[in-house]
Amino acid sequence: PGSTVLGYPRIGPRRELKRAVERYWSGASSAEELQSVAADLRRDTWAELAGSGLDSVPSNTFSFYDQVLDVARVVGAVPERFTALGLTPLDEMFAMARGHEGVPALELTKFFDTNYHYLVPELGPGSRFALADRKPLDEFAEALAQGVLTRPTIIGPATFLLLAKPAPGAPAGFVPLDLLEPLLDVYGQVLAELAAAGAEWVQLDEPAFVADRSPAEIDALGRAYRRLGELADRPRILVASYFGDLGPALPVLAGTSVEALALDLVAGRADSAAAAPALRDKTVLAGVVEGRNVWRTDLDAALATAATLLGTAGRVEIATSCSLLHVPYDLDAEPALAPDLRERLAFARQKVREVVLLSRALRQGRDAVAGEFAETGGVAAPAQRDERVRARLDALGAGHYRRGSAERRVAAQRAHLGLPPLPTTTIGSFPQTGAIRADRAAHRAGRLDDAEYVERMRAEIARVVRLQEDIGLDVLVHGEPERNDMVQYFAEHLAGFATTDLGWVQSYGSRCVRPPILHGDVSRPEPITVGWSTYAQSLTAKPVKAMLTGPVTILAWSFVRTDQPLGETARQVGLALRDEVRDLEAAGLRIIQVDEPALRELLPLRAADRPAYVDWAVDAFRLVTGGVADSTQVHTHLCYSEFAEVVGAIDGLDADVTTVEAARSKMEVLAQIGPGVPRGLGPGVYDVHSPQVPDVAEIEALLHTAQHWVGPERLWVNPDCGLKTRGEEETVAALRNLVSAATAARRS
Ligand code: THG
Ligand code: ZN
Repeated sequence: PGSTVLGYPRIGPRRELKRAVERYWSGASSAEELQSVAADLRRDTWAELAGSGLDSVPSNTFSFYDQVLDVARVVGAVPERFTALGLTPLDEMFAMARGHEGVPALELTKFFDTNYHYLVPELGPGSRFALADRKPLDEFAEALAQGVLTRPTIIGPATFLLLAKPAPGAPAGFVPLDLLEPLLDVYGQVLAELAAAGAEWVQLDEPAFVADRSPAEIDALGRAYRRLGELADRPRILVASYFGDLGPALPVLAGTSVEALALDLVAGRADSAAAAPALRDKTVLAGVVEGRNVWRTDLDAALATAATLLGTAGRVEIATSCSLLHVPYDLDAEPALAPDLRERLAFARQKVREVVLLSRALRQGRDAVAGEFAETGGVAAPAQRDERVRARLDALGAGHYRRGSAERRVAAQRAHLGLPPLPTTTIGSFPQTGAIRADRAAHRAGRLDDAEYVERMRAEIARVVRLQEDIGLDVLVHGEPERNDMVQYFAEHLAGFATTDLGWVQSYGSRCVRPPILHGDVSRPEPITVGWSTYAQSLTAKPVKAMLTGPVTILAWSFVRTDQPLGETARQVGLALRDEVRDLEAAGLRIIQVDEPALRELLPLRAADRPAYVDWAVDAFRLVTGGVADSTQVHTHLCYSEFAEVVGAIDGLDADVTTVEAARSKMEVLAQIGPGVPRGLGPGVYDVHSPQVPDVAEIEALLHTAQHWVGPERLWVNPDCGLKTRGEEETVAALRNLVSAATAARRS
């Protein structure tokens, strides 16, 4: 197809789509108004990309909610519980994403190893596919009418099935991949209609094959593209892979008659692609401009990487490594970033320019673009070094990563804390009222001075402490009113990070995050949380749990420097947090929680890479917590419920208490981690994602089930996750029931 980007952000440079969608949901605007905002965004994107000099402009990169959900609707994979609602197509799509009047939504889960989340299609042996929604065709025609001939991008059939899960009630042994043949009928129809409408190329994304796949799955991939390749009426096909190497799937795809393959040469390796002989009659899109990080491309190095494929592929073109969905729109919208950092960065708009420039260099020779290379592509200044941080890390020994024996800790903590059996606690955050958010915003904008801001936050902390005492919880928290996003908050207080004003990246649906940029050596200039936590502790005789975000999660939810191994960067963050932990302990905090909700998120897609990851992830956590006395209790919190792959890592963290999400699975996660994690365990007893207040009997029943795996001397009682997004009233009611259930369970 020529030089291109595999996808583009869609939430809007000023989050126009987020606002429009949320206005529509709240009833404040009509479907027509929403459609018109969406059409404007699509038009602007096509116009910008067409004007940028790219050879090929993608379409169907737009989505109201999620591109996997969109495919489910295109092929008619809409569960009956949604069609039965009798809604308009737009509302039915939103019902699948968010649920509707008691009908539960599709499950939301993370997209490979990114911070993007997709909706999981549900398929069963009875699923019947048909071309049910014409979104890719409509958007192709819409762009063409505006004078832009685009390349529609669609999740490919094999990856779609691998991202799906068996529908509730599907027989054991059924796997969605069994439905490949009927699904290909619909893909064939889409391709035929695109060809008839004038499409020259279509992009089918198959990132599922950069993870470990069984021979049967790789075989299905080959079957799919042999069939689609043999269709008489179709556009030329680009199969896009990203987030890693195709490995054994590469020769299989190369053996089909698809015309082009996109390879991620940032996460994957160019030499393995260069060794694939069957690429001679293919166009290879060399993904050398990283789509999921914010660093400016080293243009000479990228050009050299692309050039290694020249002897192998029939034709080589330049592309991004993956969709640009995962980076913010425009560096030019961030005038406040320091100049020496800015010159190291490229957001989506800047990356498009890099692709165009590299493509010209590849075609016309480096000399033809020497001037532009020097101007935009000269190697930027290196990351700022902090020799003191490096010396401190060099001086660490094994002892810094180790705590006393578990038995000694249990005894010391029993004496120090005096907690009842089945202690009750919360995960950390309390409901954030509009007033708190407004105070934070006013302080940030300079409309509220420091003293008044501290006063207001303290008032909120005092209120939350009193509330918890009244409810009768055993381990209290300060409630985190001072924090917006947990990672953003720490990034704002650590050296080596920068934060953005408009650097929004879609996380799921209308929800976005602004990942901080970890650009230099990390240290903690001064205590971050100590003031808030000690204030809370000063108000109560009960232990207050101090709250920190762990190093792995800080890395997972930031854009991280790539000039040194991730594990090295994690140790720097770990050392900074260790300083905070020691200050908290010295200030009298007896319990310290270090959250690692993203521990599983960074788990490498290929099993062979996992042991090395677990090693450094565990080390970084233990560096944070390894300096405290036996009597100080370390907690950690993990947010998801699939632990099978990380049980060893959780055990390795060596936390005294681990709280996990468990209510939705009715405590089934304990079968995975109950036996393997021999210390305190707090399986969540109610789901905080629902406004429903759990009743006492329900919680008691879950506690009863939990004791099947976790003895009463190890069991903690807590909600699934933080309470930040919940309302005040339902939270108080739920926590009162939680305490009642724990009290009853103690008696029995
Ligand atoms: N922080 C960060 N990344 C995350 C999470 C997080 N990734 C995984 C998970 N949690 C994603 N979940 C959410 C949940 C809510 C929101 C974003 C991601 C959210 N965002 C606000 C919005 O879009 O309106 C903006 C928040 C803000 O003002 O910073 O509600 O917790 N980093
Ligand atoms: Zn959580």
